[in-house]
Amino acid sequence: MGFLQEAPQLAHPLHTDRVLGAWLANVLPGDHVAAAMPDLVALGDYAVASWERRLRTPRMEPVLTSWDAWGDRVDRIALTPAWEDGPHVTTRHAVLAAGHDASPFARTAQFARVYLYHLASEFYCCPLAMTDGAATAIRASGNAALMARALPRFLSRDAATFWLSGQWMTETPGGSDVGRTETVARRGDDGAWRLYGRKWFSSAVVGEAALALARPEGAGPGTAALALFYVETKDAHGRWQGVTIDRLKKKLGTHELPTAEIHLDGLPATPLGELAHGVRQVAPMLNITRTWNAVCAVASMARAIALARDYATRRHAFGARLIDQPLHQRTLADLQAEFEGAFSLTFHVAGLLGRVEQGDATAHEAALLRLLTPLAKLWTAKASIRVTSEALECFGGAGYIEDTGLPQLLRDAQVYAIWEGTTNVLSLDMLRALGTTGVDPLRTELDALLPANAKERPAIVAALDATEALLGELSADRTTLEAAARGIAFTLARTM
Ligand code: MFK
Ligand code: FAD
Repeated sequence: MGFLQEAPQLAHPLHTDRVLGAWLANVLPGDHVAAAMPDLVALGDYAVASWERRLRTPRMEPVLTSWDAWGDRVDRIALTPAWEDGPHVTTRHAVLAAGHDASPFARTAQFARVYLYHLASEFYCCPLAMTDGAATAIRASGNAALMARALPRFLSRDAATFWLSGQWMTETPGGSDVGRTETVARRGDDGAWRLYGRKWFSSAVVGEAALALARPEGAGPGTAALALFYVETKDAHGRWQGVTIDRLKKKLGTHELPTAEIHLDGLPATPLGELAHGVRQVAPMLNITRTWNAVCAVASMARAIALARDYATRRHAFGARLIDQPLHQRTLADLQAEFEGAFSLTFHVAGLLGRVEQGDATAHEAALLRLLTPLAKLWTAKASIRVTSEALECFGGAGYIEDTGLPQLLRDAQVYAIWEGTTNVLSLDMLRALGTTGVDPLRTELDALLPANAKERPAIVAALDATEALLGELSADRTTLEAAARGIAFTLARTM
């Protein structure tokens, strides 16, 4: 048969990831590391098993059945095995619940789990992110009845009682500009609210609940007039109540994730709070899902690099292993450097989030978190596309062949920059955050992180000075400021 190339092997992502191990050892007290370790080891085992299974079995996709054989409208979605496993893995290893423990280290311990689970979950982490975001927004609303109903289910550690939540924002007129939302909320004679309209992207339609933006009937146009509602998709008999699934989208990547177009026709809904300022109310959810996005983007980078590095020890060219070729070493080192920067920024945000949520942070750290969240999301999203693309090239032609399992890494990575706020929208969100504080939170943080004589300090200070000067210069002219926003965002993210 001639020469047969060995396939790349996935090493255990916890035991072999120096970056994750060092981060946990540095930022978590020993008893927290020890407490999380059984779940982290198990999620690493699950990742390896899932990669090996993925190469042995054909890739599956969710299938929508709209009508049953007898003509009943059923809108049933058959899920992939990893998705069927999702509630069990999530609750057994507290992938979601651990983030809500009453500890400033809770978010770091949670996001280490997410980082290890994401690829094996086949983007089940997308609805998990939204469920986490919904729990956070409901808690922030202070709505006691909704907290009592939803939080025990969203944060359950038992698959039998666990519920997923969606995030229904995007409509056909606008996903960035949700102020153009057309869905209407009507109040019936019974005093109950019901939603009517069309949601254009729903990635957790299999979930039991969702947070949805809608315009109360008679309210004016624009963002401020929108209200935020909690909905449950099925009635007590398990039948859809006022939700029709029109179709599942055919996508570039994330094929295992069922993303649906849906119509709402009388779906019962409960307002989270006041019947306006729904975007302000959903903002805590956005900031959580954006953090998940960053964590999952670095997880994609880690997977691509781990496989490329392993392959370089197995593939020979011009009389030597690739790993021993100076230029290939350099290529891998550049990928690793990009990954490590993205990892540090992301897990720094995770740590800040944990401290801010538990009231254990300074005002400066809260402002820093507000500013770094969009920066981490936009930077890691673009970095994951660059890194997975370059990593595929490390396999030569094999990187382009579907049943190696490799091209999926690049196609899936493209989504991180689009959903949860595109790169431009997040650059504008950064301007929103800078408008309150300027770059001061970044200066304070760098002072805390870097010794006075650190050799990086002059370049970092120069970048912050230049950004501050530019912001001052452009602040009077919104058009020029917006046009510069992406450049400023990339400079600040790279600096951090
Ligand atoms: C596996 C990976 C895991 C990730 C899973 C991802 C699942 C993906 C599912 C989705 O994609 S769900 C849909 C996500 N959609 C978006 O992210 C919407 C993108 N558009 C924006 O983010 C716009 O900036 C936004 C709609 C939020 C605002 O547009 P506007 O109309 O210009 O609103 P405005 O008036 O600036 O803001 C309204 C209020 O929200 C303001 O507060 P006030 O009412 O008090 O003035 C803002 O300060 C506040 N706000 C907006 N963004 C905020 C925020 N507050 C805190 N944090 C933010 N990020
Ligand atoms: P648009 O808003 O039309 O954006 C088009 C382009 O215009 C972008 O490049 C954008 O950056 C740019 N742009 C827009 N405004 C500005 C501006 N002011 N300045 C400069 N540039 C601007 N949504 C949900 O609500 N729930 C879900 O579950 C969900 N799941 C999704 C799953 C997948 C796989 C995908 C791909 C999307 C999903 N979305 C979901 C939708 C996603 O959030 C939106 O697609 C995204 O927010 C962008 O909105 P849009 O598609 O309307 O693009």
